[in-house]
Amino acid sequence: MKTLVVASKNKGKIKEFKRLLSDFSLLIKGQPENLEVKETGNTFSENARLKALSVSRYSNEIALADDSGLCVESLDGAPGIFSSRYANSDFERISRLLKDLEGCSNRRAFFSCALCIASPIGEILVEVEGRCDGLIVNKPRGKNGFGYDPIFEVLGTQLTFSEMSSYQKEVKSHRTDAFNKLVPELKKIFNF
Ligand code: ITT
Repeated sequence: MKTLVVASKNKGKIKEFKRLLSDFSLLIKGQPENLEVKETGNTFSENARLKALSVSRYSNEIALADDSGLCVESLDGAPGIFSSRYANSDFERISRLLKDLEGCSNRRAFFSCALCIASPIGEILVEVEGRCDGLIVNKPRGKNGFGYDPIFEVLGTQLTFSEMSSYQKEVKSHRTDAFNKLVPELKKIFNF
């Protein structure tokens, strides 16, 4: 079986990729535990590229990386590429964001996701981006998902990602939007 390394240490993302990749007969491996990649890029795409290249070289396998985050209109796009560095835990990140938005009536936000597949010889095989629009709610709602899911209500659904089933989130999410654009190239890369 052909191998694909998912270049991420985020358990929530890895779970979603396992679902998205379940139609392909690929052996999915996780990022080597001892490898730390510095996210020094200025965009989601630059960071996805850095992660894919570094993990692919290190593991000597084809690697798929995801750099994603939440961009809030009233905060000029913050936390954006700093979404994971905004605070030390999901709980603290959510608390900080709700505090930063206190008294703010414009709650518009979007999730962005950049995906990149790289080969061990340093080739970028595919790069795509996806997006999901929504609103930041006043209080966390729901139990599912990860990260900022409890405070992100998907436009037109009245549900936060955390109130959705895995399937419902998959239909709407920024990760799926990007992944769908990646599929034709993924098929070529692995000769499916
Ligand atoms: P890796 O770099 O190892 O993949 P990470 O969590 O550091 O893990 P990022 O740098 O891409 O990943 O940061 C993404 C941040 O945005 C992180 O805080 C996530 O929790 C959040 N995020 C991304 N996608 C999300 C989603 O679908 N739902 C909720 N939060 C999400």
